[in-house]
Amino acid sequence: MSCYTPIDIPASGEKTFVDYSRWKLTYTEDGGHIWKYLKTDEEIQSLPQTVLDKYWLGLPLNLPALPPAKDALSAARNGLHFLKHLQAEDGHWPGSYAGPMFLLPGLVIGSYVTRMTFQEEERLEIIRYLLNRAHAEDGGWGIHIEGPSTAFGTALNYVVLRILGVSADHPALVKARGTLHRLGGATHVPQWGSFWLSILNVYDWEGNNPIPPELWVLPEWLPFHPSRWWTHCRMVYIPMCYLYGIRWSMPENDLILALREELYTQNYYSIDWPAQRNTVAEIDLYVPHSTLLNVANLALGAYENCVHPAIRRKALDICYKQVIYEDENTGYQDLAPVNMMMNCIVRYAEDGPDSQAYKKHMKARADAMWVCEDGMFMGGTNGSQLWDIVFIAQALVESGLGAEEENRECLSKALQWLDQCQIKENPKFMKEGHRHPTRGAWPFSTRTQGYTVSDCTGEGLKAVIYIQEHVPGMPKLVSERRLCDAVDIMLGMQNADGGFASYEVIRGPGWLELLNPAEVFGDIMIEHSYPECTTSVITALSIFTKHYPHYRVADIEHVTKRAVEFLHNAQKPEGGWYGSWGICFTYATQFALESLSLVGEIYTTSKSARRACDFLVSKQRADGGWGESWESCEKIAWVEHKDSQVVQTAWATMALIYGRYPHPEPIERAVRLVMSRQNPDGSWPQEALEGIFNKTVTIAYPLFKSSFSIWMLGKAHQYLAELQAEKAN
Ligand code: LAN
Repeated sequence: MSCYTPIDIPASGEKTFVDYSRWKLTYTEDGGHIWKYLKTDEEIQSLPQTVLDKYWLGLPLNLPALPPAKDALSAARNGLHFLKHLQAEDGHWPGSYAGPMFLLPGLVIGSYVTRMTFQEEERLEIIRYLLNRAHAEDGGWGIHIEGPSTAFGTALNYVVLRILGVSADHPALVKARGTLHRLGGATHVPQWGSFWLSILNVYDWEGNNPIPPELWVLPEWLPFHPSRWWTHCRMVYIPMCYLYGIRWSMPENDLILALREELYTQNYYSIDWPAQRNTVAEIDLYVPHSTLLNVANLALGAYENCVHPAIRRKALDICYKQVIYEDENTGYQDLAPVNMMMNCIVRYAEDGPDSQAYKKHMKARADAMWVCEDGMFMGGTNGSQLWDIVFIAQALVESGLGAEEENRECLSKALQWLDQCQIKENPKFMKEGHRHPTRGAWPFSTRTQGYTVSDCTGEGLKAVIYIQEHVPGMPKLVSERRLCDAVDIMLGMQNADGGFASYEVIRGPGWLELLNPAEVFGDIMIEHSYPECTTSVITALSIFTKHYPHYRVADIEHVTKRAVEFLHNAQKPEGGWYGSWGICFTYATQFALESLSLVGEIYTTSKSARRACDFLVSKQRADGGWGESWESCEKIAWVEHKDSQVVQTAWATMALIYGRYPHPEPIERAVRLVMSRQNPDGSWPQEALEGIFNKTVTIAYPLFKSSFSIWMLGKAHQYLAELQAEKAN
């Protein structure tokens, strides 16, 4: 049975199930996030909730209204006034990282099968989160918050609620089950779904296409060796290979027997499992199998019937070692929560529940769990700490607000945080774990997670240089040597096409994408060059060179020249750039125009910059804003959102400013729109999600509405004044 006592759960999650005045966000020494539920009054007294906690919990803040902004700069100042309430003691800005709806299943199934329990408050609020996220029309869940119900989202989140003790008769589950059955039942989930269901023993391993660990025994020079895959894909398939290789499943219990009845449209015991390997609901499918993949699956299926036990053992050992390297290299945070929960099962299976590894996993699990007004969920990573602070820092410096006396402390704390976040060493198991060097890099979240990301390093470097060099009186906490280390890392990451990828240099051939088995995500097999990552590197190198003109001058020049060429080649005929990590053309075009401007390409001097500005201006709406739907990312073509969006308006306007667009009107109209949406306390309301990954999954960057709005308003204020002065001359 479920290890949780069944309880009466209200039909709706509108009201909180626990006392929200007891949640408190606490931090690890590197800025990791842990939500604690304070049980005693003494605890509450020693850790009182602040505006920051209340904001993320959706509790009333009752902040006084600020003097209404009379111009762009005062709106930016009000924005910063609010944002300072959200800065943690240690200098960073914690934030929620919601969007994907396939992460809680990993957390809850992974915890259940390894007998890691949740506190009662966590359990209740996870239930409430899912009740709140179920689509009103059909009661199902999608692959992400904004997407339609899918078999993947519905089957797995249904299972989560059942594990947590919700009865199959609960109205929400009755409704969700109806939707799941309409979509074909759990036989129609994609590969990552059937994997989790097999682990739980409610889907036969025979219904999975083979994921043999022997892939790791193959010689590394083979173009399809897993060490050449995109690091997320690699890190997920390592534990998957291991667990598939031993067909690990939780022992049967009553809940499992019940789920076998509930999840399917036919009798579980009469399902022809091998025939389900390629069954996926139409609504789930984004990347259909290629013929090459189908042939490979058939061949691997035949191999599974004659596996040599000694070879399997060797392959499993290699995978197990890779799991250890990953755990050890990342302080058990692992690359992201997906592989973290899978690694946790491997360690439970191999090392057992009394091991240190198990305990460390239990501790690390808490970092990705986040409470919001709708309940508790699993974040996309253990946070987006670095990625938020770098934009806030740049916004403060570029708007000039950072130099104002009352904001200096905020900025100097931010610098301290950036200083500690830079990774000082290479990974412990670098070569064995196929890791890219990390010394000098900035990661996406915390230094403990510790993965180099090209654009995080670029933006991290920029943020540090902006604070240290552009704000008088700031200390030089990050030494020249360490700035040079960051430059070295970036210079080592250029791809043959001149562009930059996310975590590593591209290691495998493009045709490997034909072997993408995940069905629901695009472009996951190998790294690709991304305009956004490329532009962050170009801008960082350019800004670095201005301040340190003697370091690796020729290398920087050469790398930049090729990167700019890549950017030109990546520009779409309509004039924009496709964004893979933010939505979408607006996002990438902003970065692209920033870097072009730093190499002297602006509206009046460059055809490319002119085309980009004209493209953006053609998309501005009657209300002065821009609004692009996440579907742009899926369709690789501009799709309008039904409403204009503050964050995209900020991006598009910044793009025009970088490109030195000569006419003030579009910028003035955009400024008015962003100002009109600002709340009296200086904050902005949350609109559509801002980020995306792998073409199909949106992800929230809730601090962007403040950081980019402040940045844009500050820049627009200066730029509009410059345009006016030019006109007067
Ligand atoms: C992220 C978030 C940040 C993002 C940027 C820095 C914005 C980008 O420019 C480079 C790629 C990176 C680091 C990135 C990669 C993929 C991540 C880690 C995510 C979108 C957050 C969650 C996502 C991860 C893959 C989720 C797990 C899903 C899988 C398909 C493995």
